[in-house]
Amino acid sequence: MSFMSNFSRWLMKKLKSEKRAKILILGLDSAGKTTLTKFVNTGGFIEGITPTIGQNIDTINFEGWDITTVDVAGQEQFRFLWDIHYPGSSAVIFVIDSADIERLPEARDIMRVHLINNPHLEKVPALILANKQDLPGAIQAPMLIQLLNLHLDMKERTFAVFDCSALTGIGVVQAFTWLVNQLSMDKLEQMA
Ligand code: G3D
Ligand code: MG
Repeated sequence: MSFMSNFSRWLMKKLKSEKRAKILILGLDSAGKTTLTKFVNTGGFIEGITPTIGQNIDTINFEGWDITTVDVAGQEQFRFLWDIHYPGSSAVIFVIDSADIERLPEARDIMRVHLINNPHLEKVPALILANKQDLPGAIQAPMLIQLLNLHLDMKERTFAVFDCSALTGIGVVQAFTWLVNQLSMDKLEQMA
């Protein structure tokens, strides 16, 4: 057997065994974090989700990746909990309610503190989800990038903004595919 086929077998085995990542899902309350987590896990919309109190640790399996999500409530009194989860994260997902224009400045402030200016997360890929695209008036990714100043604030970072709906599932697979591709590339770089 050639060196290359031995090497590629070893690589595939290693990648498979290391398909595990701690991914944080952040965002204001009601952005759709829990709905999204449940959607990815079950492939469908779950009605009647109770608002997350404190924290809700969940596991998403996407294309063989076991992703541990820490769905932390966005309510002000629980924001201190976020600090506990930052170290050791491989990626971060920030969910935005794109139809709630009134709370966009609040989402932007939270994103600044907890994602943009957070030293624990500066080297990890950031997936920003413009959720609730099924609602009328939802702001789409290009406009959101401008409004949140991401083109400037995130220019040194690996990030992407995807339109999606945790209700209909539109855009969710594409967004998670981008994320796991980033994780695969990071693993390959660590092994090089
Ligand atoms: P959170 O975990 O970020 O706090 P939730 O948010 O997942 O609990 O969602 C908050 C509300 O938004 C829920 O409605 C949920 O059904 C709704 N929601 C989540 N994602 C979407 C979406 O993509 N489109 C639409 N239209 N609604 C969405 P309720 O009525 O239970 O408060
Ligand atoms: Mg929740």
